Amino acid sequence: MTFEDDIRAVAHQIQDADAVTVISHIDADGITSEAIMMQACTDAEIPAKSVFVRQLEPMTMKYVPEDSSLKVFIDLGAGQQNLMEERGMRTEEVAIIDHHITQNVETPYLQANGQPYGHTQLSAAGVGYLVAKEMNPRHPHLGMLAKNAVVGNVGDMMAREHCGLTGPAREIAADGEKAGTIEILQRQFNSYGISTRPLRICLSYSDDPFIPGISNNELKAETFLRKLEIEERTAGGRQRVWEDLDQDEKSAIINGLAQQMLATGQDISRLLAEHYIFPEEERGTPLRNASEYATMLNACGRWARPRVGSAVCAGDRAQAYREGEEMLRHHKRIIREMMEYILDTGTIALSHIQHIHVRDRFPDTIVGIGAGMALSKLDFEKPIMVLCYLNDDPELVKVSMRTNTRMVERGIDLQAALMAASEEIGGGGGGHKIAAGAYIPRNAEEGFAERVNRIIAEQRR
Ligand SMILES: [Mn+2]
Repeated sequence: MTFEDDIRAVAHQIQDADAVTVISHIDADGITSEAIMMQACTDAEIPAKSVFVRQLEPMTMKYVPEDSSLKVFIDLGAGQQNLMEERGMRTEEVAIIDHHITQNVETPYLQANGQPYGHTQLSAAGVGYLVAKEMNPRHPHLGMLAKNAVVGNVGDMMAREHCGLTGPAREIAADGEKAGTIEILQRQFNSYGISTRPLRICLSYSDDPFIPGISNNELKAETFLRKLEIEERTAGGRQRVWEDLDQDEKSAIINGLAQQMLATGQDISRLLAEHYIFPEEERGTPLRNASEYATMLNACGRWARPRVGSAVCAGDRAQAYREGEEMLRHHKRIIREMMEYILDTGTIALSHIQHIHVRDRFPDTIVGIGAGMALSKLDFEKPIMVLCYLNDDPELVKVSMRTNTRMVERGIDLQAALMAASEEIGGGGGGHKIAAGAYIPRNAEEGFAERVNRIIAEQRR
């Protein structure tokens, strides 16, 4: 079997269905995945409904209806096939479209997943797009589906490692470019917020790459721009963003940043990246590029309104878009509040990490993001660990950790550290080297930071 065979098999299973239920996850990848599959079913005239879950687990299986519809699990399911088996679901009742590690079960459920074939930078929305395209290569909405797939891929950090999409995910972006829904901008400054962040913020918030003298220093970013004679405002007084700059201005900034980095012996390999712009969206809005669009969808999901995001992906630029913008504003405000709380309260520094317990002050869904933001203003050599309580489970504590690329280069692997530390005490963790999370029993929170500190100390080289 090849990846293409799997995609074909899943596409046929869906085409043969009398009705479909799409079960998806509430983050940007899950929301775009759902939008792609719903559009694919609508265009194929297959009645379809969808369900969003925070995680697929025994508790949330009850949201998967017990009817005769084909259950299409997307952005989840690969690692939860045991739950489908326990429910007694048969091969012909299920199709899985995922990018997470798969589980071996007795029932041979059909699955499209690039991961076993080495496509590690292809998220569920990307695989969903390939399935939708297989269902109808002349799909009338291919450009829109490609756009959603690129948002999902970028939202799931598939463009981070290589400063741009690669492999099948890159080909999807090219499909979108052909259809006119995506513009691929090459060799741009590797930064977030190119459509909405004022220039000096865009520069000074840069953490990857870290630019000595500019990262974390808005005043110096302003001086830097003034020296290059780059106007920060338009003639009309509006703050300019990266997207507003002409090619000469962009080159001047990139050259200036490169010089500044080289002068201090920094590696400039992460200075440039590819950006994905959506020309049909209004300039200056968060829908204008893939990474800011993904943030809006994540905000909708994290504040329990994934359907708002889904409606935006399906093209709603009225009510749902206004609500999405409001979720995004709210999301950013709470994260800023959390960051300020951490900075005001201060973290407890151990030899190799720093930690803080925010209890039930902030929802667990944003604690990791707030931790990452706070770390950019703290001692970057010590990964930050934030603990918080969960409002729906008094027995558990959520642990979120963040570090940066500079520390990963020095051997730090937060996923390995949290997995080892939490499994010893009956918890569980996962994530990436740079960002990871875990759930631990509340009675084990005492001494957990010291446990992680010891593991991190051993990782440092
Ligand atoms: Mn995903």
